[in-house]
Amino acid sequence: SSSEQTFIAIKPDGVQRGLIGPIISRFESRGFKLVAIKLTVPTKEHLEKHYEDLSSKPFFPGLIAYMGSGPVCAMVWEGRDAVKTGRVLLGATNPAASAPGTIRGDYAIDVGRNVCHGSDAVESAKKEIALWFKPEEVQSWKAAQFDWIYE
Ligand code: YYY
Ligand code: MG
Repeated sequence: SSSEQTFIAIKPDGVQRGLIGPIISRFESRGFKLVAIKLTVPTKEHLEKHYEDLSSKPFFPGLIAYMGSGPVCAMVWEGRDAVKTGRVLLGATNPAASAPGTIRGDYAIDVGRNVCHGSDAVESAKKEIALWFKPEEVQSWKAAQFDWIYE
């Protein structure tokens, strides 16, 4: 449905490198609708929850330190297949394998500094949105362009 939601976050490196505008532009111009946004420095506890599935990985401590090292631009984007298409816009986890034209393929080199997060499934998107946003922080609105994007 056109109301699927995904959690997208511009990581501290993306914020520091001035990539908030370019990354938002890609989601906006594709036709997705922004329904929540905030700049926040997540706590260690918050990040350990966000990345709980990766807690046994060797890169986990470094990942948590990096993600908490500065402001993150946390967002919810809505639209048809927002989760799957959001991942396509991001590119592969390792920027070395990300095609040009994707966010990571255009703006990143190192897997540990890959500028942007995106939910990997509808279920994880729901969990991540609930972790990062209160329900009242997620807006319900009809974009004027809606009928020009969906048949
Ligand atoms: O969902 P995605 O961000 O594409 O990858 P995940 O497998 O969920 O890993 C989360 C995050 O961890 C990834 O964006 C970079 C970092 N990471 C890493 O530093 N080194 C790896 N070998 C794998 C992932
Ligand atoms: Mg992931």
